[in-house]
Amino acid sequence: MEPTHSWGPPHPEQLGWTLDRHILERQRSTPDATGDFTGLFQSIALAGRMIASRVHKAGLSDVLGRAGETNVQGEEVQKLDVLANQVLVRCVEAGGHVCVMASEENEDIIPIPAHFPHGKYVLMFDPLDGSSNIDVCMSIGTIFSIHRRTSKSGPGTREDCLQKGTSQVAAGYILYGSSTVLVYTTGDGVHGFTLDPLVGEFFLSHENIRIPKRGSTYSVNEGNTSKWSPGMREWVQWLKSDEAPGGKPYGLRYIGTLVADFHRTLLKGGVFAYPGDVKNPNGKLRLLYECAPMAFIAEAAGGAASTGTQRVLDVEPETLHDRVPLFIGSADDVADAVRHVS
Ligand code: P6P
Repeated sequence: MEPTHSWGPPHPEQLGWTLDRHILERQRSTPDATGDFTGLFQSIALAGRMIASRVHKAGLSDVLGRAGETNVQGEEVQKLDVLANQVLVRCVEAGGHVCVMASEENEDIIPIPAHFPHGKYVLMFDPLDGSSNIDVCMSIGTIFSIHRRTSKSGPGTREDCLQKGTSQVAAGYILYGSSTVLVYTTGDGVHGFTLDPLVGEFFLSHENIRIPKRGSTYSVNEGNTSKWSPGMREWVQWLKSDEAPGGKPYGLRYIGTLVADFHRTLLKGGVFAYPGDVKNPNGKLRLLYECAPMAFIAEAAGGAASTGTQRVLDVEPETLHDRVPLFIGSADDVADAVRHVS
């Protein structure tokens, strides 16, 4: 019997549209581009491919479980957290494209060794977001944020890292899920690339992603309901009622990995929320490594991202590990959330 589907090679228009080519096209269309951004992006993509390789066979190598230490967030560090952090630092530090890095896993900035050139960019990242899901084979991800340095030259500083989200040059994430997808934006358009593991290349798979103005799902950890503000409880109750937009209750989707919950929201619409609560008024998610890059992507795709009281991209960081509440996704759904919680 003839197969009803032919899962053949990528579509003709995708053949050759690798991430490298996409970034090079951008470089060619950017006056006075030096190739620095292209080089940095290639290093990040290499790190993503290396991490994906380890993640997708984690059960077969000794990278599951805890590393026996806690990070600056006071969270149990998983072995893959440590590995992903090291892979990103090693892939990027020698390229001469950045002057400093910062990671959710490191208390202070990550200096570039003196024997490497110091470039004009700053790279900040969450090397493995959602690591509590590693051992149960659920989607996890890497989030990255790129700024231009504000210091003049030489080794980068903490101040180079403490910039508002609006000054990001680019932001993106790599989702290690049923497939490995890299999504990025430089502010004008959001594009997704899927890794063909046999070829070892990311191919264009989601060109110019636009988030629907409104969705039909909400994504929040309802286990925290008792700690929420009255406004937060009212908003979620409203979404679960026949008064919700569209006249029927929204569906609940929650994976517990920001990258995965955000990727679904970006493609399908809806809203993700990690609010502050009575115990943690600023919530759990980190501004520099999670909220600001995801907000940059959401806005570039036509969506929105708020702390509940202000635009995430306008928040002025005070420390490397600031946390902010996060409401992100479809513009109309985020506006509804802010109306209830602010
Ligand atoms: P909770 C993962 O640990 C993470 O930082 C995000 O990826 C995710 O959205 C959130 O925490 C989940 O937190 O409290 O619901 O387990």
